[in-house]
Amino acid sequence: MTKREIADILNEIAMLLELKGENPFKIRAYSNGARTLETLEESLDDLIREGTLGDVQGFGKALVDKIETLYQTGTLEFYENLKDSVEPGIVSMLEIPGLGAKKIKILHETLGVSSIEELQKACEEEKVAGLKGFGKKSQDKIAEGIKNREAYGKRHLWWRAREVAEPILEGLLALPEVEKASHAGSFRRKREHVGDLDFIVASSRPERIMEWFVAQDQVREVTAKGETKASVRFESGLQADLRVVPLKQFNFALHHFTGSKDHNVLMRQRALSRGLSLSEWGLKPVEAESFEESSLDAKSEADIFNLLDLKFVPPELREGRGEIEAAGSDGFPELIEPSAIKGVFHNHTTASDGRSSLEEMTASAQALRWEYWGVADHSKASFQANGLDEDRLLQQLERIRELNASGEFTTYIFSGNECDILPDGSLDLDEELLMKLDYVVSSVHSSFSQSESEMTRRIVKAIENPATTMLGHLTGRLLLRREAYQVDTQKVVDAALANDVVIELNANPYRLDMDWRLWRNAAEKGLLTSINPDAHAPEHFEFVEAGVYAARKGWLTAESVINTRSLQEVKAILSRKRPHLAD
Ligand code: DGT
Ligand code: CA
Ligand code: CA
Ligand code: ZN
Repeated sequence: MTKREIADILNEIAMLLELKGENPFKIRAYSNGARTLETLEESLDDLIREGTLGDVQGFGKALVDKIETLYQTGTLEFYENLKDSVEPGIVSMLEIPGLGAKKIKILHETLGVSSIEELQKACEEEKVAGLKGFGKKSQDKIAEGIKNREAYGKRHLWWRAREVAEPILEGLLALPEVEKASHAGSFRRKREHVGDLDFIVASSRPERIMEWFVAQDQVREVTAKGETKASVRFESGLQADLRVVPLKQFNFALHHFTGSKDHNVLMRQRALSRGLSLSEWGLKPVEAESFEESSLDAKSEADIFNLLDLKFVPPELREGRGEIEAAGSDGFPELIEPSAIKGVFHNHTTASDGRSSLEEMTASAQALRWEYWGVADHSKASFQANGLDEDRLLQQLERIRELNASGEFTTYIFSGNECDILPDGSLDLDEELLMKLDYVVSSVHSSFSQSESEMTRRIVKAIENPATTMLGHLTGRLLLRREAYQVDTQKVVDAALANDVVIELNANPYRLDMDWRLWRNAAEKGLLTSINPDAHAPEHFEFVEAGVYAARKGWLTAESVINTRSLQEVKAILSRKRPHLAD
């Protein structure tokens, strides 16, 4: 480790100690130590070899030991233990401008906030302004800091980025100078969040296109503008890159700037092994002088793959995770399409924390031509979400039976519940009642800070419960907002397989949980999923589209997704746990 890296760790130790309310002298010893180390002129190697590190002004024995350990091994048990002893949510609050460890400690102790999300809520509820040493002004500043952190933070949720990206592409395609235009980059690959947007345009007259691009209404800043390249930043903090290329180069540029980098590296190797050189400008024999004169033609992206004896790789799969091997042999299974969805499970109504009634939600599901949809309101332990107790759940079940029998709607309603998995792994509601429902989504909504082994045991126990049909949002993550809780996903997948339990792919764009990276392997083992919008209002039904894209990134076919099946087929699957649905 370098001086700089060790100094960063010492600074972090100081902050962690401060968050824990440790002795101020101890804290200062670390932060001063970090500063001294950064400005130290002698080489650390010499000082350690000569055993004279302790002679440096301000370096006590404890500090010397730690610096030596970090220098020699690159790790420090003391630091690791310290990190583990502070909740990650509290540490992340340090990223908010103007919030130091001291203030965070007060906020945590007086208001009980342990995450940025909870702090944001406390600001909204005007709870911070009243605290000693804070006031309205500093509350506003914190709230603003949280907002900016999301907006100007490194990444942007795909779902939000799309609101910006789609009108831009439409605008480009409407320009007479534009011959072809496409999204590229992580947005086209449907990553859950994107660093920036990328657009590739084919045209022989780039000037007006560049001018249009930088003059768009929402542009707040033009960060670069050349003859064929431009970058802009929007109000939301999101940035976008545009590249205009001659038509001949379009598919090569599109492929290159779609990425990912890992995929591109493998593609270039593939080309080289065939004596070819691949770039954003073309594909040419290695020995040829220029792409300009010697590139092979590609009328489509598929041509590029074919020229390298590969089947076309859908953009979602271009992550350098085995797609080239597959494209060079059997190709890909037919990935699921949004249009394959025939209904959805895991949705909320006004009975718990949803915004629309059972009837309104059913009407909306019917308008989407879904064959069925499933209610899954919260259970009583989620009191903050007005979770249902046994009596209210029974009433809802009666109402669902009535509605199904009445023929008022053509869309069938499955009765379900999103039942809390209690900290000990038991389910929150009476099992006999849960068995009367058509299905149960079991989810963790509390005690997120359990250790990995506790959390894993807890979830596995819930999976083994015969009432559980599906596991809800496996890790509880909220993308860009809240970390996942610790859980051994492999053990959970194995338990689900062993107990015929479905693991949902929660399609809320902030969740997309279980993560796409885990699906290919899980599905190969036979795991089934359900793409669940977790809708709290009719417009949230649209989330399934985000879920389908995540499923595609996980190499999933419609086969693995139960809500691509017809009503009869779904009943047959659910009847494995609920005999009343058989026949
Ligand atoms: P992002 O924006 O961070 O979400 O991710 P991307 O994949 O959109 O990355 P970006 O915008 O930096 O670049 C777009 C694509 O361009 C990237 O996926 C691959 C290609 N590319 C950019 N820089 C390089 C590079 O240095 N090497 C290679 N092989 N490809 C690159
Ligand atoms: Ca990008
Ligand atoms: Ca970019
Ligand atoms: Zn939930």
